[in-house]
Amino acid sequence: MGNHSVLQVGPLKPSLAHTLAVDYAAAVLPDSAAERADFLARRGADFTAVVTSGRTGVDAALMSSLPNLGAVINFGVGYDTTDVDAAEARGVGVSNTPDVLTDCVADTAVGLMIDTLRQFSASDRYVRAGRWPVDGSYPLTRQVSNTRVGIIGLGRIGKAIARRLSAFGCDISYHNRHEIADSPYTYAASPVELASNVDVLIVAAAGGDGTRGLVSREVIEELGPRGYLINIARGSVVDEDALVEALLNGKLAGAGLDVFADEPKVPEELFGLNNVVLLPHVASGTEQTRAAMEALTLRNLDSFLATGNLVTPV
Ligand code: 8YV
Repeated sequence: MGNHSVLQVGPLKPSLAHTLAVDYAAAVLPDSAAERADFLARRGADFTAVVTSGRTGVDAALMSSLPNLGAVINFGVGYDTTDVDAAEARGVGVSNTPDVLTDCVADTAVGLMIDTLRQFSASDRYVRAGRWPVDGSYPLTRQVSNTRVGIIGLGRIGKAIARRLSAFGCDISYHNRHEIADSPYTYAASPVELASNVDVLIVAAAGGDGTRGLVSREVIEELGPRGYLINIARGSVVDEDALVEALLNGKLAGAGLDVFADEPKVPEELFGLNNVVLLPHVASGTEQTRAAMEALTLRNLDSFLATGNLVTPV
């Protein structure tokens, strides 16, 4: 490993944290501000590689306390918590874990859409509360097959969602930074235009400043009282206040959310709504996918330590 030294920033999957500690003698950045300042003043110059996750990331201030940093290796496909502009300016490489989680995240989007429209989680609560024998049949819900679905962000994950929902007979359109040549799906020039033509809007765009509030109050209004919003991307992409307001006032038919603006905080006003499904950011959370993400994280680290290059740079 030469003169390399590895720093863990933020909590990681326990097996990954263990490997970093045992096989790489990695240090862990302290949580408390006072300890952290002292630690960085003493040891900041030691580290050439950081391993972190999308939950934590490395901001510009932390980067400047690590003057010899060469790489930020991110466990997760989303890296919006790391300041990539600051990294680029300092010549620090950033890697993520694309592809290996695409299937699980797309599965979650479809599962969340079905649960939201068909209210399976709410129906389950109905059974468990002993209401079936007392109150009779569960109210009718909304059909999933053959709906019009709009996808915001037709990247790897967006495309995997589109492929799955095509098999459900859904009519797929999308909005993306650029129209995709030869795409079988209909392009909409703006999120508002997309929202006005679909029953379900699925958010699959990367987070960060470029997409903040892309699903605005206006987009939510356009989706309207018969429309559903599904978000498996980042809470920052949606105006959460506008979303909560629309759901509470019947201005949106329902929402399925795996991500939130300020995790792990979830707007409690939504807890009583059966047309809303709330998940604790679990889209990639299977043993198989997390093991693959861990392996790719370590491949990036090994490659950087051996050659200075990352396997999956962003
Ligand atoms: C992870 C994710 O839960 O990959 C991402 O961007 O949001 C999830 O797969 C998260 O990054 C791990 O902390």
